[in-house]
Amino acid sequence: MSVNYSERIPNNVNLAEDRRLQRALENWQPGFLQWWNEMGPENFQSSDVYLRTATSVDAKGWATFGYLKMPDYRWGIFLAAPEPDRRIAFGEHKGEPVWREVPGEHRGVLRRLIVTQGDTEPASVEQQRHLGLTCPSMYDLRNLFQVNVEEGRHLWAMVYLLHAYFGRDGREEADALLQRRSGNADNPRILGAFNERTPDWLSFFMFAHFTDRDGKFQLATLAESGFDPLSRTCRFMLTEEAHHLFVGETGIGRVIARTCQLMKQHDTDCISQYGGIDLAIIQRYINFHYSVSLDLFGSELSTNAANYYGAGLKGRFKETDRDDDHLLTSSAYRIFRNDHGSIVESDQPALVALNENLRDAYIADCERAMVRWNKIIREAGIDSTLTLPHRAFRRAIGEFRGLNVNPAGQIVSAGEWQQRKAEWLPTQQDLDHVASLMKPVTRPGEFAGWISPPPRGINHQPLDYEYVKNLPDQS
Ligand code: BYC
Ligand code: FE
Ligand code: FE
Repeated sequence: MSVNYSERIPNNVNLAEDRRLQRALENWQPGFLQWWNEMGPENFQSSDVYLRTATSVDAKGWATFGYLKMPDYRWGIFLAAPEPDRRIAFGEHKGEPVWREVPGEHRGVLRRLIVTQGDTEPASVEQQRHLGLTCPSMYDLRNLFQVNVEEGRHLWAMVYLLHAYFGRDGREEADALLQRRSGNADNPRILGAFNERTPDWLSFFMFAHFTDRDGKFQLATLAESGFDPLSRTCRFMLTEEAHHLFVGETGIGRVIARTCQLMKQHDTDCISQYGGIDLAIIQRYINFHYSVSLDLFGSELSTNAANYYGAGLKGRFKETDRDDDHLLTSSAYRIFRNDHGSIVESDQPALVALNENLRDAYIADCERAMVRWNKIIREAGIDSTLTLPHRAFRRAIGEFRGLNVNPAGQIVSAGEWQQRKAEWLPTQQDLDHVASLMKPVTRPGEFAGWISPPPRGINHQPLDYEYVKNLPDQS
């Protein structure tokens, strides 16, 4: 499964043997590069960045590190190795051999899932394009760019499927993926969170933690798909995703660590005047990014989700590890519902509750990270904790859409919501304060005052390694 880098499009799918497909993708490539140059990292396209590139898809040797100008990154097509005799693990086709071609009756739905997944990837690059200008360190700058080039590759991963398996419709969708723009009023990205702004680095770390984590869970369910090319593609994407989550979680952890240090040093909770970010602001950022990411799982009750599952297209998280009938036609699942304005728990048919099932797995994962952050606070000797807001807080999709729910999960009046919003969500003042701290720090080994250095560098390199060379003149 080694990767062929001698071709214009690096791949491990024997692209050279399918000249039509190769030509179609080579025709799409210039549009991608044009998009990257227009919408990718602003000002850093001619810097040399210490990046990892996939060289093989097995666990041992997939990454090599070296300096690259981002537009020269070898975006390509990498699928995890096929599992011999793989069978569909769930739904109506359970036990049948997996599909190597698109099952005709599910063509439209499958295309839609792939397009929705694909659309998030370039969206995130667009959302993050200006962040290089205000990086807290060269180490962080490099991590941002690593995430960006890999999200670009994730776009390739989905575009490959569209071109290879969906004919003309697929090619049109692949073109449209380069046309939509995050936050654009006329032609926005598909899902809510991907049209929000990522105005500062605290937002970026929150996004990489909470929103990329939706990616982890969605990709894991698509990795269970009976459509084998999708499964194999997503399995390899998940190995890249782990680094994005690392960047998010450790980024926030380092902000928290620095905040606690300043609190101790100055013996106060209000450290803004000392160039830090108060825990209260961090909490409000968590509330925002967590709630917007919860929406990405769709409605609590969803016939779409039931259909995806029944058809064998989208499984549950860790489907094959679960010990049940993998049909779910006669089981129930407990969800939270909005019962005429009060939040109640209720048993529902498991099939239509699959979005909530996945959201539950996501929430548990987020809770584990909260424990790790709170440990940082405790070990700094500070008596304070950060928490996740209730799942019904500030939702725009599903059961709780439009309800006024406080972070503790109580329904409040519209008046109270308006009055107390500033306690719960980032205020203009918070955003202005965080923005005021966003001054670029680009000398190797130096870090901005609002964030602690990480314990170690990337790929065993020292912290003061020159992770990005040939920086633009930022005067
Ligand atoms: N915003 O039955 P419902 C990642 C729509 S992140 C706007 O509730 P369904 C990444 C929905 O489309 C992973 N619209 O939902 C992270 C439907 O529209 P129609 C991305 C939304 O279909 C960071 C209607 O509401 N991957 O990779 O069960 C950086 C009712 O649908 C939203 C995927 O999402 C929303 N939040 O589930 C880079 C996987 N939510 O039919 C990358 C593929 C729902 O009425 N997508 N709607 O027009 C899916 O599996 C499903 O489409 C969803 C929605 C889970 C998103
Ligand atoms: Fe991605
Ligand atoms: Fe990601």
